[in-house]
Amino acid sequence: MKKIFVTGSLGQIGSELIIRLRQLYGVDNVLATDIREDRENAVCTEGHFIPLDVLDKEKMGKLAHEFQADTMIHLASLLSSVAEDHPQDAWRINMDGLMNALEVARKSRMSFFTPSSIGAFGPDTPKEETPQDTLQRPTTMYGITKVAGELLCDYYHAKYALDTRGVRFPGLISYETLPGGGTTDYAVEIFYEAIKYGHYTCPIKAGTYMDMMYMPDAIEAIIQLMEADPEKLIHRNAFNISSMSFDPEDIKQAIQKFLPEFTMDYHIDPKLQQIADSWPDRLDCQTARNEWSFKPAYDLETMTQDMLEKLKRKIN
Ligand code: AKB
Repeated sequence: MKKIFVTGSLGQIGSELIIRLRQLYGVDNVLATDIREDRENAVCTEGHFIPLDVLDKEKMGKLAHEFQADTMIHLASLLSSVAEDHPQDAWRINMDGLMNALEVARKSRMSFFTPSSIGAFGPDTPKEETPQDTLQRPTTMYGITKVAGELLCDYYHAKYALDTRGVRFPGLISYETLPGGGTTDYAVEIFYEAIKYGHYTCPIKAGTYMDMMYMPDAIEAIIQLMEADPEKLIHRNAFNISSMSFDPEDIKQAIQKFLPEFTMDYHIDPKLQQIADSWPDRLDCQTARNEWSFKPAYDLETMTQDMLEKLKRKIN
């Protein structure tokens, strides 16, 4: 049975991933860590949890060793919008944190997963059907750390034969834990506001397309990639994955199918708009399909229906 060490486990991905990992591999085989200690509000309050700042390499190494971890899932990272506000912190957390995690994994010969993002692309990247291997000149600090992270993980695989794997996540939509400080956060906030107020003021312009994915598909993608046959993996650390691409008008209309009175207006946030404009409109995910059978279950309509049902129960 795997022994899995997770950083950033109270974040948007971590809080749901921990629950699924514990279902699959056993509660005692998953160690959750996070810099935050306010676990009482977390989705998952059971099982091992230890506070950990990913910049503290010594503590990370000691915990991983004591837990006898054989797999590291490194999620701790600042997202794109907050990283633009604090670029130096973003570099330290996203890069030094990643290097610490890779070093801990290298010393204990652990398998390794860390997410990259659509933010690893830049304004010169082809926007439509963005290829798996293409020009990557991001203009945000987040993107710079993500593309450097992809390369670093490839390097650890080539140089040390470390089993590193990763995906480029699109915007992730979930009803359990709010994202914090991303450019795609609007696509989560819109659901909360639709249910609470029947109205949303969108910070992203109509006509701005970005790739998105529902959290259950994102969680399954991590597990599927980590379980994939290494013989079949030609790429390793930055698989394009996405299950839908929409603009604010598309998601408004999807919500209106279930809540016809829902209305939306716009108040554009220039920082978010600039970041969104520098990202692809629609990824080509054929490589992930070919190498590890990536196959998301939800599209815009089925995700919208599920989100509204689950959120209504949660909020009311
Ligand atoms: C963000 O908006 O920063 C993230 C991402 C796409 O990586 N959700």
